[in-house]
Amino acid sequence: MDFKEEFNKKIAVVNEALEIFMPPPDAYPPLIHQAMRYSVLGGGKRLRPALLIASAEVAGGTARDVLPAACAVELIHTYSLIHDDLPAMDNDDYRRGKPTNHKVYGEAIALLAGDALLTLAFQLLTESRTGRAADIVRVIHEVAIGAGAGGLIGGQVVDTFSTEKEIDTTTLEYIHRNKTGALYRVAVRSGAILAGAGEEELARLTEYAEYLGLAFQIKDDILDIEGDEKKLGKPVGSDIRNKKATYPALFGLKVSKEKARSAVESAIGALSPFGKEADFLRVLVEYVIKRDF
Ligand code: GRG
Repeated sequence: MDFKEEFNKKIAVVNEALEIFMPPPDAYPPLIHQAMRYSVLGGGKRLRPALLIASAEVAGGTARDVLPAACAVELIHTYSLIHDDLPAMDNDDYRRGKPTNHKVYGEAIALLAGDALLTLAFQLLTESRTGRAADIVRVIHEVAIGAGAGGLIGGQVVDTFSTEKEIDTTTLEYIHRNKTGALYRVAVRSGAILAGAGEEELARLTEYAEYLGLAFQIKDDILDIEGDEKKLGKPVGSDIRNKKATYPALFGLKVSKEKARSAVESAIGALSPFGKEADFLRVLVEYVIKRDF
């Protein structure tokens, strides 16, 4: 398997589907549709939809079948980025290599664009082309929990109120398991559930997703110190400036890198019952910690 070729193929189908699923820019009222499209199209690594598709493929499904769900997860991720960049939160000027949504459209429209992306995601989930109705309902339920106050939002809340405070490892883990990990977990589980995975397969894939989320977050924290702003498409050093709780802040760079490596090994270990069909997932988690963007 040529990982790069496979990844690019997945990104291309996701981008093509997003273009179709997003309302056209001239749909009334155009301002909101343009703001939604601005943040979703033309940027982002598309890691979460690629993972959702790969997980469906491991369980015997196809990309085509799970495209609405893959796009739904990307829309939820993008909404969270738009809201995270707002002045009331991180107050960032650049995202995905261009000015943040509120810098272009203003805060009111940026808020509403995030809201509209979140709701569009749930609309798309009901349009899944595969899976029994019961599986689709299960996915909607899991996505709602992962994106909600017990997942993504919970992680963001604890993160926001931990700024400038001494925090312990348990709190740091809670933040990252939810703020970052919840959407990875949801992506992997949704793809597998829609493709009809059995409970044992699902448990292994879930374990993989949890370690992948951890590896991703530690790498994200490291890139905020060692990364190149041009490659990242956003400023570095914001964690230190904003006195954020991060792995390097708590453990130092060397131990953080060891922890990231160990999370990758554990993610790959979780895939041991699978054969070649899981090779993409194995290489993807390596890519997550080798990336420089
Ligand atoms: C506002 C509910 C709400 C949540 C915000 C997105 C987020 C939660 C915080 C952003 C800050 C941050 C570093 C989060 C953890 C990692 C993360 C989500 C990074 C961005 O994901 P990438 O690198 O982004 O996959 P692209 O742009 O490539 O899709």
